[in-house]
Amino acid sequence: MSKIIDLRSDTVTRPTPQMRRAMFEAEVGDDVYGEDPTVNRLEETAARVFGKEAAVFVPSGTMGNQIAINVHTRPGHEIICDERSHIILYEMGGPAVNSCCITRTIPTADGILQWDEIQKRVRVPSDHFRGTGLISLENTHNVAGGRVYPPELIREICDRAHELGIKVHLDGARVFNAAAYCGIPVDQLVAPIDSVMFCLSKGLGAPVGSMLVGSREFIREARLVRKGLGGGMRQAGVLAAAGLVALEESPAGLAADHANARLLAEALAEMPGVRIRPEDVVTNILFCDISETGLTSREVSARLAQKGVLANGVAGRMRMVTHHDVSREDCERATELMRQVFEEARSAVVA
Ligand code: TLP
Repeated sequence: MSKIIDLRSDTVTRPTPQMRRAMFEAEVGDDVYGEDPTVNRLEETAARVFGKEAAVFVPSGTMGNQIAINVHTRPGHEIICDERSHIILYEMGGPAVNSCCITRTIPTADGILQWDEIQKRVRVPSDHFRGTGLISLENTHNVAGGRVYPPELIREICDRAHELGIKVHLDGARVFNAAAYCGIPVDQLVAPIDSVMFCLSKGLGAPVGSMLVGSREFIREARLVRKGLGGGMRQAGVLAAAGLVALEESPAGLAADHANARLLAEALAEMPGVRIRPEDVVTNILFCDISETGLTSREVSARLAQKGVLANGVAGRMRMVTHHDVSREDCERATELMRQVFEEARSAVVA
């Protein structure tokens, strides 16, 4: 059978030969003592690339977000975020479980929060409630299909939030995709934001790990919370070594992933019963509505898998994510196999 084309997520990438070599050769020490030179180098590099004072290496994006929420808030605080954000849908109730916070969610069509909607939910602390502790943005927005915040909107939200004494966190699992789309360096994009979590293990292709960046004081606290959550790693330099390669080498390749996602979207838009607006696909994630093809997303996933293409159904739609382990040719082949699946379904109905 030919190569499996895995479009389930950009988390599925395998380390490149350069990453494996760096892992093999990594100098290591006990990172809980701050003695792993490779982790230290990764943290210094991340802080520099993001224009922040400090950074900490964490095992996953989820842990990075949860640490940030914990450091920024007190029990009883409210967190304002989009209703389909990762911290709401996929972090196991983390804001409540880990930080005793409640979330004030905002419905959006495109995952992008506007200040006037945020403002309606802001509560200034009083004798009766603790008030808003944090605003959390997601850029790119996963479930909204990789959508991107305009940089000036990020600036507006942060400026207004800061005037009210409220901190802003960014779930930037794919912030390099956002920066590539905007055509600006990532430090410029996140300059007004207080803390950023970004993943090394998604579009950047490292096998494991995410980073949290922010002020020195924030990161000092974050290290303690990480330890408390069981995220203190020891000779983590073997992972950090791959992360360093990812951070330094991979951002340049993201534009190709975006072009491949657009190619998939344009082909899907031509398929009867499939609904997608290719112009909405601006980074490496696409969602399409297949409800008029006569197949459920579970059936589409199963039939595609039989042909060697992996794609997940999410909330009744199909999600596809491009990354450095799928080439343009792979995407062309995947569109051909998708066309076959939908055609076979149609001819079964006619017969
Ligand atoms: N997203 C995963 C799944 O959990 C849905 C994926 O396949 O896309 N923030 C955002 C915006 C994410 O998309 C993810 C992972 C995370 C945080 C969490 O990262 P990890 O998986 O490292 O905990």
